Amino acid sequence: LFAAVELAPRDPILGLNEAFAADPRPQKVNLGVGVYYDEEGRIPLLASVKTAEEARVRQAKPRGYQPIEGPAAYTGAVQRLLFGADSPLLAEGRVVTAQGLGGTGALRIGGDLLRRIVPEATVYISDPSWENHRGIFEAAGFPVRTYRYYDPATGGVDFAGMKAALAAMAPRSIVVLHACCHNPTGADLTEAQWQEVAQTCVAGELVPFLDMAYQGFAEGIDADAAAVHHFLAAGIPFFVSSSFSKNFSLYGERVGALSIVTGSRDEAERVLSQLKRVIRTNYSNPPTHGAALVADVLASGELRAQWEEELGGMRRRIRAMREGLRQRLEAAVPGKDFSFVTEQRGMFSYTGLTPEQVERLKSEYGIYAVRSGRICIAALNARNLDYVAEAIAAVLRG
Ligand code: PLP
Ligand code: TYF
Repeated sequence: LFAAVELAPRDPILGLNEAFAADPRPQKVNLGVGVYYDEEGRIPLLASVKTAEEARVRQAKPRGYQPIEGPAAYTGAVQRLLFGADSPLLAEGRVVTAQGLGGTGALRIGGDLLRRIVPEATVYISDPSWENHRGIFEAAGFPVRTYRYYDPATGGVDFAGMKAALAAMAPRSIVVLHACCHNPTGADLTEAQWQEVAQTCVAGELVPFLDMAYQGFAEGIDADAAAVHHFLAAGIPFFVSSSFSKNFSLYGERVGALSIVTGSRDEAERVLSQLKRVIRTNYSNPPTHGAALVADVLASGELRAQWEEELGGMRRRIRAMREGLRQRLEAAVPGKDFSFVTEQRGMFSYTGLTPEQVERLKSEYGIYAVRSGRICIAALNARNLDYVAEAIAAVLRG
């Protein structure tokens, strides 16, 4: 049976964790995977989450099956976070939301549903993108192509190239867009550019699929939802996958959601019925615990305020690490422009390091980065910042 089974390649990012764990050097630093670490280098358990969890444990609730699309307390909270608490859209019943197994699971049920609705479509992802975008939509049965996005010359977005690519897509093409904190580049669109992208999607009859894995890591909860609001204003149907892995630090609980904006309550009802069919045949219904914690925190005025404060703390720490890295690199490599380090947003910085330089960081310094030159700024702290900056400067000097 298995004689002809080939060894599949490792995930280029998660695979780094294994190599890192096996590295005996005490000074090693893992800048590979996109996870927020605190100043102590630990994945935080947020105090707001801990309080909600302790209360849940005290209540000792039974563990019946959940609704296929997840509990209303959770899906409603997701909708208010993404679309705004007083969005008329919610009152009109035009949004379908289902709990997902993380943002990844949300993308996948969205992909499976779209395959039933627009089976002939091509999916477009940014160049570059989170590599799993390609894998997920190919697994759902779509051909996947890329659109122009990153401009290595500026460290920002090649907006003219992106717009030309969007304008050339066939009607009903699916466009995956990073709503904020672009992974891997950290280069985001401005509000004015979002508005133009939304209008281009209207004109070209495209199907936007916003991926929002880092809400709150750029400017704040509401500001980071600006892309969503520009698509709402454009008045076309669109998809949003969202995740609480990063902003609630609940990675292993696998809490995310898929939201679909439809044209009417009647459309929403039919779309939800099809989405439930997709979910039923995948995993029947979602797990209880992580989503309950998120719903509890967001339902309590006190815990929600505490969560926003904790999220703000993560955001500020990342900014401070960006400043610190930029200053050190500018001091160590005079004449080279490192302004991109503080201009890029979210967890990642696209450093421009070549695969050979990334390899040297690993072999000579025990510093692990993604082959593309992406580093996770959230893995820096006061103890490793000097070491990492010196190592990057050394490999840049050649
Ligand atoms: N989308 C993007 C752009 C991501 O960076 C991530 C990172 O994990 C995900 C989706 C997946 O989120 P989750 O870990 O919740 O599945
Ligand atoms: O890009 C990252 O590092 C995060 C975590 O297959 C991740 O999004 C990486 C690879 C993967 C799943 C999650």
